[in-house]
Amino acid sequence: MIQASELILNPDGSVYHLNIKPEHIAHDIIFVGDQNRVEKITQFFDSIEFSTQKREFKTQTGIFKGKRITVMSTGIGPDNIDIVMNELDALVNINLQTRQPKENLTSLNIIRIGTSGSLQADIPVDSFVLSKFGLGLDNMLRSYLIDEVSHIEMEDAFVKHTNWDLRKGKPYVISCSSTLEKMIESDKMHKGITATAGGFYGPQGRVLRLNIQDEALNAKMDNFSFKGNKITNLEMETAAIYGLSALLGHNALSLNAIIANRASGTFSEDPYKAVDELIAYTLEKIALG
Ligand code: R1P
Repeated sequence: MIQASELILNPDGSVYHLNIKPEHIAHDIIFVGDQNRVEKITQFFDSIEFSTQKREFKTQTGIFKGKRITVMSTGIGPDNIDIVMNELDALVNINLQTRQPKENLTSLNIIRIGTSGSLQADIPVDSFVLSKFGLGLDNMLRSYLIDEVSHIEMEDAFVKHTNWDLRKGKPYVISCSSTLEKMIESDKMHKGITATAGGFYGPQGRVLRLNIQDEALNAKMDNFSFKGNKITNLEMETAAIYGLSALLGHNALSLNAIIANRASGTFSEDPYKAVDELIAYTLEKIALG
């Protein structure tokens, strides 16, 4: 039995941070970072059956073209992904009354619609990236036993290529769900490795007033290549979502609208437009899938 201090439930039986019960979530789930992006998606739904919010975790479930979909904001960063993924998994794979893991496990489909900065000059602002791999620079996943799901050869190649200082922890690499990749991919999408950082400024090479440990890291990431895969973009959730989904048995795919190009120093003139287009594209694909 999982103790009350380990799996915390609210007085109404909902999971602690997400504030939801098992019946509130669909099998197909869209993650966004920004809580205000939830309604940008659900505004297109035919109906909404459930809405809640606690802290940065806003959830709505409804029907889009006959398909039941949950949209949930994760807030920013891998630490939040640890909360969201574990509580979501508990909703489907742990009996909350007996506090025992279920014998028959459920696999959720999880698709992130995020925003991100491109590292490659030829992936311009307002384009879309589908992350074939997540490269975690953040360490969160290293609290779990990950060797069975991580690509150790690619991790070692990255450590060597960047002369990575292992005092920052060892980067980890996890694949997307190939089933979701086939469902969503098209010529519209650039594909590659998405690097996930544990912070927005120093951890992504931004220098304001503090010196950073490796000023050349972004340039080294830009020219890293492993078996034809290059690092396309840098954000703060994808690798953590891929890692916990692989470990817990869920299918995950991350899509990002590129709103900044770190190679050219440019920022989209209308970042909301690219996000809106990615939302419309993804909803149609999920409805068909
Ligand atoms: C940083 O501004 C946030 O924006 C990006 C990063 O991953 C980070 O969460 O994604 P979202 O727009 O999905 O939050």
